[in-house]
Amino acid sequence: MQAFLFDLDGVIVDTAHFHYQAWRRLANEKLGFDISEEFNESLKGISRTESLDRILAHGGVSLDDVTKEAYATLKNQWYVELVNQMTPADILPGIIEFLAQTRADGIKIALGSVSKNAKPILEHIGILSAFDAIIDGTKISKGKPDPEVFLKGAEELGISPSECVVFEDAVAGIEAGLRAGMKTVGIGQAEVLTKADIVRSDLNNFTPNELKNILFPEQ
Ligand code: G16
Ligand code: MG
Repeated sequence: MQAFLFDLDGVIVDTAHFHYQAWRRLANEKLGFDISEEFNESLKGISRTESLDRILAHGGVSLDDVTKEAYATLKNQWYVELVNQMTPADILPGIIEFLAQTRADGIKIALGSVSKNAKPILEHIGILSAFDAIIDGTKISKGKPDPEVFLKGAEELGISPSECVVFEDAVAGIEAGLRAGMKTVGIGQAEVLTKADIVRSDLNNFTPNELKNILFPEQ
């Protein structure tokens, strides 16, 4: 076990809620329908443009490409306004301690997010320097469940995928990690993240060593 790859939204910070608020505002104000929190679950880990396509299909609305681009930009403006209000207090429980212990144990750390806002968010909440590599939406061409984001992370760290562990809150993200040939830790509910190797509600009171005993008992 030599590297950890962390998703951003829903693992390090709860920005999934801000994505939902911004998409919901777009659906309400511009598209003429509402989206539920349950539907939002299917957008987790999905890129901005694909999320808009799924929302349009969900509401039975079709738009030309220029309007789609304008609406994706508008949603992002609203999203950025929301995330700019975040502070270090928004970092999810146990993350700071878990990252510090990971570094102390000599395990490499990468971010694997499809968000184009990932780097400014990490800077904003003051934990950018905890990462040895950042793979975000500006570096990839395929969103999750494609394994590209995690394979690039392993490559940038110089670690074999079989020695990597992915931390994910999204079904699409767990699938991306498995397709990359990595172990997966689901953050959320076991009934939702059924394919993850293990599932926890958060990383509070958990250590890399406990994880190694579960996922790599032979090491
Ligand atoms: C995240 C979210 C998705 C969002 C995507 C793109 O992925 O889970 O809901 O649509 O990023 O974000 P942006 O519009 O900021 O580029 P991840 O991989 O961090 O969970
Ligand atoms: Mg996520």
